[in-house]
Amino acid sequence: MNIHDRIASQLPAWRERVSRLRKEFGALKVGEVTVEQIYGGIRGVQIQVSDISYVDPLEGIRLRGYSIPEVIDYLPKVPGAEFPMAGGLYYLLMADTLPTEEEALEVEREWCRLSEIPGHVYDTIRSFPADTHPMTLFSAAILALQHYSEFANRYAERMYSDDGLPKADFWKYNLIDSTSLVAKLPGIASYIYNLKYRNGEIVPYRADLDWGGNFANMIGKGGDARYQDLARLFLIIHSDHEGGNVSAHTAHLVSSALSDVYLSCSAGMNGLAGPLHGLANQECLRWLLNVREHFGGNLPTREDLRAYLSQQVNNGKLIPGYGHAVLRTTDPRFTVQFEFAKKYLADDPIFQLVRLVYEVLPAVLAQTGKVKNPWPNVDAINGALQYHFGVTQFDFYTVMFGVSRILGLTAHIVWARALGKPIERPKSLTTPMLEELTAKAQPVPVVRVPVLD
Ligand code: HAX
Repeated sequence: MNIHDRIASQLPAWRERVSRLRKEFGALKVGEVTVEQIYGGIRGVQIQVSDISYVDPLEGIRLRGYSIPEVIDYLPKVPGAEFPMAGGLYYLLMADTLPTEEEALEVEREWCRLSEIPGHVYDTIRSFPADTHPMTLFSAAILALQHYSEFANRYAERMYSDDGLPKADFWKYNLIDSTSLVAKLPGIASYIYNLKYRNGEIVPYRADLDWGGNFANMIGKGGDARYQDLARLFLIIHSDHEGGNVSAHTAHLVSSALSDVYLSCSAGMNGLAGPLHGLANQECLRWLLNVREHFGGNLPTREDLRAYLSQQVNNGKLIPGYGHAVLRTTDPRFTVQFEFAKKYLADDPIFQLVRLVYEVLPAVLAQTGKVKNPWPNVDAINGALQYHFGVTQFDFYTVMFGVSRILGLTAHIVWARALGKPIERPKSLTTPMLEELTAKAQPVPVVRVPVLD
């Protein structure tokens, strides 16, 4: 069954479940909000539903209920590959069902069919100054495709016709837009890469390669089967991280105004481009290279590294790749890449440094008493792997992250429209209002407990 039919067959039951919760328990309190949370980035406030994925603080991400190792085990793979086709993952995220090999291949064929990129998108990318950050180009290229949004066009017709697009069908056109956008991402990302760092060529999409394999081929890695597999792994593990992270939340918010998939995903990419979010992967490699340089290009001893890291942390330096707003353990997306590196590039000097930092840094961060999660996140190793395989231009890594993340963003958007979620509009307070509220209350400061198990 294709994704559209699979979603359509599940929708009546989903709508019924949501409608029952809203009708029967609409006034039930789910949680409370503290002053610290209001000023502290609405951290941990349970204000969203995401059925696409869930981040358990101690277990990490589950995509449609499946852990990262399960996703890797269960999804179909092209012959000879260690990691699954993204087509299968897209099916799982969108249709909430593990696909058969044929269903995954059908998505891959559809992407191939829709992969052609209009000329003006290349012109848009070329029109920026040469030293523009690749994430800016990526976001702009997505925006340049907005002209073709089926949803936006149908919605505009609806305004002027009585038998226009019904609200219950919004998701269908968002799904069409999503599949069309995703199909073009390897071409867009690789063109940005080739323009900035290679010969500027436009490499055609190949029907005999999957989406991840195409991406690798298009950036000149067609002859490297191991890198193609790493690309598949990278593109799967970055796809989603529930609904509250900056890119997912942004895309969801923008889409709640019924902005189409292109507008919403471009906005999501602008959030991903921030140094506390997706940009951390480029910062992380830069930081590792700086540490290496500090030690004269050699692997430091454990004691020397500990002393150096303590000094950095005590001076208030942020260590990229460590910490997380939700996770309270080593990110399983770090672990799966760590295992890949142990298997295929154990002797790589940057990986050896990644390994040593992993052994030393968590205790240093925990000793501060303020870092809530001293463990590595996905970014602590991403760059080291890419660097090993010759993708050394670290300002491109966040674009790769974005290519993958759009698999998740689009699934969130399609389901938000399918379940008829309304425009988001939380309420602001003013500081005088909070001062008045707290005037008669006893002080209740936040108690922070260091976490290291
Ligand atoms: N190094 C040094 N200090 C850190 C730290 C780190 N890696 N992580 C957190 N802290 C500090 C914070 O700066 C904060 O200090 P102040 O109170 O003095 O401001 C304190 O510890 C408490 O922060 P927290 O509550 O533990 O962390 P947050 O939830 O506020 O932030 C971040 C989570 C991921 C943004 C944070 O850990 C960080 O900036 N890490 C480094 C950047 C990074 O790796 N980002 C990528 C995260 C994964 C991701 O989204 N990828 O896209």
